[in-house]
Amino acid sequence: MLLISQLSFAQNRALRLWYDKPAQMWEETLPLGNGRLGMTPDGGVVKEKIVLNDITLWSGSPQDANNYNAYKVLPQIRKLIMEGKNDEAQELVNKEFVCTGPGSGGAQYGKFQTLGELQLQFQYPGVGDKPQFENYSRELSLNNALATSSFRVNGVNYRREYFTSFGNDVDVIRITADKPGQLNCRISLSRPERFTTKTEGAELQMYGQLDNGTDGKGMQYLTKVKTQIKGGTQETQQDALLVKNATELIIYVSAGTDFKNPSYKEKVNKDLASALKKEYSLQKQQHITNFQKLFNRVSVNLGEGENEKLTTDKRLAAFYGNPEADKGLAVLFYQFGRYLSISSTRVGLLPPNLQGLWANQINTPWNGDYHLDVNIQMNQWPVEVSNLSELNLPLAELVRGMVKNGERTAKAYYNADGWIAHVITNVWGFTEPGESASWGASNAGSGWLCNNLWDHYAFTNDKEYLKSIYPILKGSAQFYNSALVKDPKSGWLVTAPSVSPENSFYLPNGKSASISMGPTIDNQIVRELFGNVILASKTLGRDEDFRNLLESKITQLPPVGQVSKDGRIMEWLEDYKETEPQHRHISHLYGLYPATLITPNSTPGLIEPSKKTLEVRGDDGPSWTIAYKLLFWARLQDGNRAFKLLKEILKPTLRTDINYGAGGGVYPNMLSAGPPFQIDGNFGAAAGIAEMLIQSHDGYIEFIPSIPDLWKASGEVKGLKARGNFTVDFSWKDGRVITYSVTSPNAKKVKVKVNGQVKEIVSKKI
Ligand code: FUC
Repeated sequence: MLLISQLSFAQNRALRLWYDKPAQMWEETLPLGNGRLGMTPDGGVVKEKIVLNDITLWSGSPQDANNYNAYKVLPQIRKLIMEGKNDEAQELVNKEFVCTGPGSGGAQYGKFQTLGELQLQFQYPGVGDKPQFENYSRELSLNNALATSSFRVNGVNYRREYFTSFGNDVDVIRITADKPGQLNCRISLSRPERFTTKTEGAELQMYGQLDNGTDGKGMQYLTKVKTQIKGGTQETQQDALLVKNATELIIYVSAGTDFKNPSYKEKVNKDLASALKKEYSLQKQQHITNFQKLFNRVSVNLGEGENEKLTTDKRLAAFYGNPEADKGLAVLFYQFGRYLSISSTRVGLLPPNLQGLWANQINTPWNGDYHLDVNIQMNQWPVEVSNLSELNLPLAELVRGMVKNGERTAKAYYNADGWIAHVITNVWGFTEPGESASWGASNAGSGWLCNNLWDHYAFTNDKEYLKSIYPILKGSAQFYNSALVKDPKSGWLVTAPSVSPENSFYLPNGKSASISMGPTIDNQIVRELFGNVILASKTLGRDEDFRNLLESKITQLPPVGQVSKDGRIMEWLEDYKETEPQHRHISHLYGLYPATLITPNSTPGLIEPSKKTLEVRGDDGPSWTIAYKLLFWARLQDGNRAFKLLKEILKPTLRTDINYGAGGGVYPNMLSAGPPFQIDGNFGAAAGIAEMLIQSHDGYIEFIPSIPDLWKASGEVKGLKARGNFTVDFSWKDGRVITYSVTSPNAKKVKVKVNGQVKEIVSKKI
């Protein structure tokens, strides 16, 4: 066995998505983003449409949708549940125990919306309205966070480069012709609603105000466009810029909103002015350098295959039936996930929403919000292991901002201490139950978020961070501690009323219901949270009394998993028959992932029931559910089955209708499809691929715990992270690890599992 500190292997081959034609639909366009701004150019030859985004652009406003009388019906709801009258309890929840008003359907709840469109209309000298073009290529380089399109019209080669700059916080598009004076372009801006465009001097502007759901005067935004040209002239029309006979055209788009920033107009001006002052080559270089500081921390090599030379849409079409011919596609998809994380969030701002930061509509599906019963948590799953730890911090800040509202909600509904969030939240801090009991009554949201917050500590061991999140975790534990009730049958302490996310079951009387007490996911979340708060309070030397209380409460919780008559993990406290056995949510395996409650070492009796649970659920569904199943099988260390799920999620689709059942996959641009586009599938799959390569949740770091036969021949990984702040490199041949190195800021003892053997080593100081 070779223990080496520095692996030397070929750097990743160029990681790129590429196509030989312009995008025909938005789901073929290439996503660019710098954590705040986003753009998706379609590469059109005559007309190019570039959808613009700003992650902060939300309609709606802060609201108080708590029903302050709800707690009065709580005893009655609980009594009905305990009497087995869940259907009646559900009626009462729907009447008295949901949010006031229309909830997620209301204008005040708001929506993440598109910022608008930048439209480029080209004219080519010497040809008609529909010019022939050749040598067309369109590409997104993941290594450089740069998109390009190039083609030839009438003997002239045209090239466009696009990036959302990590330098000056603006969008940049550079268009060139290889013969002088061949560029003619009309530049305009628009939005489906609530916008004004005008030109002022040489500047094009679009501005407006969204609906706040009360007096209509919601969030304000401003977009400004300015150009630099070589050769030719620029004219200003009323609402467009007209570039004629130029050889080079650089377009800068600066944009912002007044979200937590009253002086946003100054920022828009400043960003634009400093971008204009900078040489294009320097702007591009700074962008690439800043991006690569994060992106280049990890490289993965799983081998090659002849299909790698195909365009990305063709690679996707070929993969399911012939994965041997494209071993690199899994690496591309994994690194695309990392690329999307870096592009859709930044420290100090917002976490990625249901669509990351890309939306091309006003009515974004599910409001483009933050769903708390798996989706938004899944978005964060790849970041720690993939060495992008700081990208977990925006979520922690979003959660910090929910606590005050969540305390009001805890009092209003449960007359409880601490704070709770249910199933949905927005940038305005919504914590109330959703408007319908069947999905809106889940108690799991806040506790599940605490899992993400804890994860950052588990991977970094950063005590200052732990101090800063401790009040959030403690507040969440206080809620469950004071809201748990004793199930008279078993004597266990459980949540009530709650639901197992979005699923329902048959009662003995033949009716169905969702409302229950102590759904398995809640029990697992409470157990995990109490354990983490106990550990945090010990680590920080605080709150001994509260710790003692939690230590006694934890012994009164239901077990991690109960096994049903037919050998599955039970989804509810009772062995109910579910109305939809293949339901997309698999919440009762929360303990297997993301929690670490179900492992071969700690709960050997729950491994087979977990597998059986997954068998019955099946391998299909919206893409996020396929990604989740991939993660479960990776944790269950069945590499071939995990790989099968990877193939499922990489199935190409063009569907955009709203889907709750089978049929997830990826669009030609590799963004994941529920359908519609929902980014959690990308992030979940990236986490899943990492989980196949490394695991560190069961007391040791394990290399290639769950790789499929296809990857066994050889492979190399550099820069993945393990819990305890370790950075790990390793390589393997014929399914056996041949080299590995574990580094950390200070040398310390750590257990590793190599080729089936657990041993203790000392990590190398970086
Ligand atoms: C959850 C899922 C749906 C969808 C929505 C955004 O509620 O059940 O499939 O992903 O979030």
